[in-house]
Amino acid sequence: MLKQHELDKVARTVLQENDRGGYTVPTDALYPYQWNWDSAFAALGFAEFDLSRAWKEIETLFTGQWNNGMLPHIIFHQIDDRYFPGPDEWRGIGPIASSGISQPPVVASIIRQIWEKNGACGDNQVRTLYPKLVQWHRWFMNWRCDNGVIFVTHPWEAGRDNAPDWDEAMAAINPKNIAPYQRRDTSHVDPAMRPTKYDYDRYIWLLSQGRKYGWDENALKKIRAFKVADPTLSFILLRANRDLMHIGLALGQNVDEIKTWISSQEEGVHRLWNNDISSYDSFDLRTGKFAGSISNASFMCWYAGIYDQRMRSHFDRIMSKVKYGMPSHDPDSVRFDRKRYWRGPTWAIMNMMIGIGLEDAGEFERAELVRSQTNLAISQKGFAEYFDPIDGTPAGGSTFTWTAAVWLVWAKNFIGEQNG
Ligand code: 9WN
Repeated sequence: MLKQHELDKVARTVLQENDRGGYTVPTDALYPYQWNWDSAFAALGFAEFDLSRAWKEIETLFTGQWNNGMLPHIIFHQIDDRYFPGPDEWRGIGPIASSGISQPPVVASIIRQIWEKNGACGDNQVRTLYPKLVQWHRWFMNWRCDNGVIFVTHPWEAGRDNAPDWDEAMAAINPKNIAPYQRRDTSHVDPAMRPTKYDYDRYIWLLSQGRKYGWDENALKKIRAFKVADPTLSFILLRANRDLMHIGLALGQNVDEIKTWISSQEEGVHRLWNNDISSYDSFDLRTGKFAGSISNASFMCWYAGIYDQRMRSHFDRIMSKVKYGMPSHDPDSVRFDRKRYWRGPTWAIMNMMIGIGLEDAGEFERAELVRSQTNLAISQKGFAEYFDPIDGTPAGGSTFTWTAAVWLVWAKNFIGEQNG
C-alpha cells in the first residue's frame, strides 16, 4: 500500500497523463474523449496543483455548448475508433462534434468550489462562464423538468448507465430496426463489469431516435419513449442552481430567474420520495411507477441541501454491509450485482458528493465513514473507475481521472466536527 504523499503524486500523474491538451479523458482507450461531468471533476483535481489548467478544462468543455444552451455529455475533439458510439452515430448539432444529450450538471458547484478556495484568481473566468452556465441550466429547466423534478431521456444522461432505476422503462422499449453495431467497451474491460447487449440495443435505439429528429427537443418531446424522473439530475441540479445563484450574486447579477428554478425544484424533489421503500427513488413519468431502487443517488438529497433524516437508516444499514464505499445499488436487493457497473459497484465521485452533503448537514460521522471507505478503496486498490463495494476489487477502467481527482480533493482528508 502506498503512503499518502506517494498516492498524491500518482493521482497528479494520472491527471497529467490523461490530459490531451486543454481537456482530460476519463481514462485512456476505454473513453478517449471529453466527458461532461468527468471533466468537471478533472478540473477540481487540477485545481489542487495547477489552477490555470483547471480553468482551461472547463473553458474547453464549454466550447462544445450548443446554441440552445445544452452542454453535451461527450465532446469528440479528435476522432478515435476505440469508442462506440462515436460522432458518426450521434451527429450532435453543436459547434464541435458531440453527443446529443447532456449529463449531471456538476460544473457550477465545482466552479464555485474552485473559485472560493482560490480567492480572486479565476474572477475573469467565472465572469465569462457565468452566462453560459445560466444558459445550460435554463435548458435543463425548459427541456428536462416536469413540475420541479428533473428527468432523463436516455440512461446515459444520468451518468448511471445501467442502474436498476431504468429497468422497467428500458423493458418497454422495442429496439427495432437498429443497424448492426460493434461495441468497443467490452474489448477494453471484462464484459461482466459492463452493461449487457440487451442494454446496448436500447441505448443505441434511443440514440437513433434523437438523431432521426435532428436533436430537436420540441419534436422529441412529443415522441419520447424514455422519460424517467431521476434523483441524480434532480439533486445535482438543485445544488448547482443554489451555487449558480451564489455566483450570480457575487458578480452583481440579477438572479430572480434562478430563484424561481430553486423554488420549483425544492417542491419537485419530494415527488421522488417512494413511501413503499422509504427512500428517494426514480419514477417513470410515462407510467407514474416508481423503480423501487435505493441507489447511491438516493443519498444525494443532502448534497442538494435537503436535510432529510429519513435516509439515515438505509444509510446505516447499507454501509454496515460494505467496506469500500456506498454501493450504487442496495446490497439487499435481488438486482444487486457487485461487479456490474451501476448495479452494485461503488464510485468515488458519488461517494464524495454523498460525503459533502452529509458534512453540510452536520452529519460528520457518517460523512467520515464514506470518506474513509473511499480512501481505503483507492489506497489499497488504486485509481480504478469503480470498485466492488464488499472486497474492493478494482473494476472497469484503470488510472481513472475522476478517482484521482476525488483522492486529491476529498478522499485523503479526514472529516471531523472541527472541520465542519
Ligand atoms: C457513456 C466516462 C463515462 C461517465 C459515465 C459512465 C460511463 C459512458 C459509457 O463513462 O458512461 O456515457 O460508455 O459507458 O457511466 O458516468 O461519465 O467516464
